Amino acid sequence: MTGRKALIALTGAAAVAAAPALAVAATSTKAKTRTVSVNDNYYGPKTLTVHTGDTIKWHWSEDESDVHDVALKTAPKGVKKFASDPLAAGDDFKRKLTTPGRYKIICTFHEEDMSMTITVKKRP
Ligand SMILES: [Cu+2]
Repeated sequence: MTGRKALIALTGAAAVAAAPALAVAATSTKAKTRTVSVNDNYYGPKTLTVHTGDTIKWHWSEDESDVHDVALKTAPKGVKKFASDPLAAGDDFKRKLTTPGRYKIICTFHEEDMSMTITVKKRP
């Protein structure tokens, strides 16, 4: 919503001088998709900080021969647990995170080695 307002403001001739600053603000508040690679046996990166409304896309690396999944082990209060199917090379699993807090993700096949933490902060 903020991004759209900034774009509308840019259409005004008076805003031209302020355009570079507004463009930066619009970019930093827009929801993004962040990619996490699923490998043998780790997620990359292992820790990730995003903002509310961002989408995480787990991508199973093309050279990955084993099966893995993405399961929410612990989450902020009120967040419903989710889990992907067991997936393999080339597959994707996406989830939009809308509640601030810490999310611990595990692979249920390799829980001891394979976990990651996502910190979701309120969008500025
Ligand atoms: Cu695994």
